[in-house]
Amino acid sequence: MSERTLVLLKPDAVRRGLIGEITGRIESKSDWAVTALELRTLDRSTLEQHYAEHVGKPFYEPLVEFMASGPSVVMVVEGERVIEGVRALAGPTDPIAAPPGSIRGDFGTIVRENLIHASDSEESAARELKIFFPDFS
Ligand code: YYY
Ligand code: MG
Repeated sequence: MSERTLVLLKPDAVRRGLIGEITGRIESKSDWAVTALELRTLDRSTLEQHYAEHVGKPFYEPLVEFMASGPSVVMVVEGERVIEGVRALAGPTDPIAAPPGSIRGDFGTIVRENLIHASDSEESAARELKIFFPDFS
């Protein structure tokens, strides 16, 4: 069944010139399609909604600050099993634990600056797509 997921290329990925590299991996994995894409500096209120599950955790404030520190690429990707699929391409949260070959494993060393966000379930995807693309149907 075709799905939609929300993908963010975080400010570190944009600053480091990795937009093409990371987007290319997603596009060439399968017949997945990028159906919306925008460079956007995320504001605090958007980030508070997006990371609501992490409010109160020790990493929350620095995470929000980092995510607001420069432009991100905000995109919608559609295709078969794309939710699980982009999470697999990204790799585990900690880039040092992420295997080489994954996006985080190939390009990251810092947990906070782990390059990419991708929705982790159908429920998260529906919730997050509404936050970032309220008018997208
Ligand atoms: O879904 P995923 O991005 O892989 O990880 P989450 O556990 O949802 O955490 C969201 C985000 O928070 C993570 O991508 C980096 C940051 N973070 C952190 O800075 N320090 C931690 N100990 C855990 C997560
Ligand atoms: Mg998460």
